[in-house]
Order: sequence, then structure tokens, then C-alpha cells
Amino acid sequence: MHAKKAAVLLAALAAAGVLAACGSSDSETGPISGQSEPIPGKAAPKATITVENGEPVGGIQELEYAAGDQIAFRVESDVADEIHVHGYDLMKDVAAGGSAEFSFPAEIEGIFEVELEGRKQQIAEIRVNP
Ligand SMILES: [Cu+2]
Repeated sequence: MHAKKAAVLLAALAAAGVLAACGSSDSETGPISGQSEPIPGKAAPKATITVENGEPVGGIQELEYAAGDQIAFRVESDVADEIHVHGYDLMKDVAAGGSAEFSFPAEIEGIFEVELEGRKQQIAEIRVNP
């Protein structure tokens, strides 16, 4: 009787643990993918998104990659804001008249917004094809 009750309790705890772990640590995230150097010849040319008066010059920039590519772009902005890459959930501050650079592997497929978070202004769209 007691043993069975304990087993049920353990199962419940295990289930709760799985739920609690959701979102915090992703087991799919590779071990040392942090500062991966762009591979010469493989890396796409680095795009530059210029922001003037808080808006992307030439409209929302479309950046297209294949899964596994290195996504690399630079934002030059005349306004201070925080740049948010959706999907990959990367954030970087940019100062007025400053720039911010992003470089990360295209490991999530789909279409993702890049946004000036404070202004809720989309500046680019990243498309990662399978
Ligand atoms: Cu955002």
C-alpha cells in the first residue's frame, strides 16, 4: 500500500519537474555553439540595416538564409533602442548613432521579426529555409 502511494507521488513529482524545466534549459541547444566563428566561404555576406528616424531605410529588410548558415547582420541606428531578434530571442542595445552586430547560427527554421523593441518597429525579417 505504502509503496504504491510513494510511486504515484514520485511520478507526479517527475511530471512536475518536466513541466518546470520547459523553456528554461533546452536540451536541443548544442554544447559550445556560443561564439562560433563565421566560416569563410560559407558565411553569407553581412547585411547592414540602417535605421533613420527610428525606421529602417528602404523598408523592412528581408534576410534569407538556409538552415545551418551563419546569420550575420549589423544595425546602424540614429536612435537608441533595444534590438530584438524574435524566435532566437536575442537582444542587444544600440546607442543613438551607434551600431550593434549580430552573428548566430541559423538553427531555427521559419520567419522571424527583428524589431526595435522600445518602438515596436520591425526593421527586418529573417527567413530561415529548411
Ligand atoms: Cu520584440
